[in-house]
Amino acid sequence: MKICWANTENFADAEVVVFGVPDESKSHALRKGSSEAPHKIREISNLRDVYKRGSEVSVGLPFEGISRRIYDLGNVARNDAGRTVEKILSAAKVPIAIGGDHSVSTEIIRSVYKIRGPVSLVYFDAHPDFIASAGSYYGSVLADILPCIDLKSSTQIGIRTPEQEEIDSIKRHSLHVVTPLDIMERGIVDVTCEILDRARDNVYVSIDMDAIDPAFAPGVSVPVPLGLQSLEVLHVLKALAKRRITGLDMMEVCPAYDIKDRTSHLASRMIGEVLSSLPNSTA
Ligand SMILES: [Mn+2]
Repeated sequence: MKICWANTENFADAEVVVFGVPDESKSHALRKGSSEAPHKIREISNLRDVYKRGSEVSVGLPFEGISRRIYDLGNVARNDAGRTVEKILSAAKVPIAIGGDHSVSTEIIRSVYKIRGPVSLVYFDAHPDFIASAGSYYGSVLADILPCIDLKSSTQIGIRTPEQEEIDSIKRHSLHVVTPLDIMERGIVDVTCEILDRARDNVYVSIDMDAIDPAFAPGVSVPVPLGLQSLEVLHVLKALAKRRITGLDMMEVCPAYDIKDRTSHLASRMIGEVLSSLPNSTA
């Protein structure tokens, strides 16, 4: 099954390429099942964002519509995620990955670096994922990709449950962090401007769905209260996408713990909104 936003059957013709990585082998979460997310998000997108009237089928679009050509190439293994991103970027297309546990982003971001150079990372997460003392898992993404990212132009957003080691790392590397309370105090428009001002050309967006409050996104691997509102995340995403992004991933949806599939629906919807916001020439 393809995500409902897919509108071409042809890789060569596409401007954006969606793929899934149904792998949670490097998760330590008590909740299992993020490997089910690529299938579930596609399934729910076709149930909730598609309207059928007799034999007529149409997609419920974002208000701006979607004019990009989007190809869903299906799922790939974790070990092929990096190569897949290199193939997509080398063809001047935008990759959108659906995980899987967050460590899948490590291979993806290394490949972005390989093809496009230092990455301006915008990293949505409740957790900094900055544990260097135990590497190569879903809690060490930042530590593992440090050589690939341009710290001065990167931002972590939604952070609200760091371990002491992570607080120390964030300070040592002067990583820019926006907490949910920062957004409440300063407002999302101001915070978004700051993220855009910092970011350079090669912007990669990684979304751990646990950045969002469990009220909006209960079906995640490691839920944490007091999170971002879904519209706040959307505001930042659309602003980044409008200016151009190199790629994006959507990780850690855990369908088995969802409530009425609302987290999968939100993930599908957010991908659709990003697709509608990408500038005309994606190269
Ligand atoms: Mn994470």
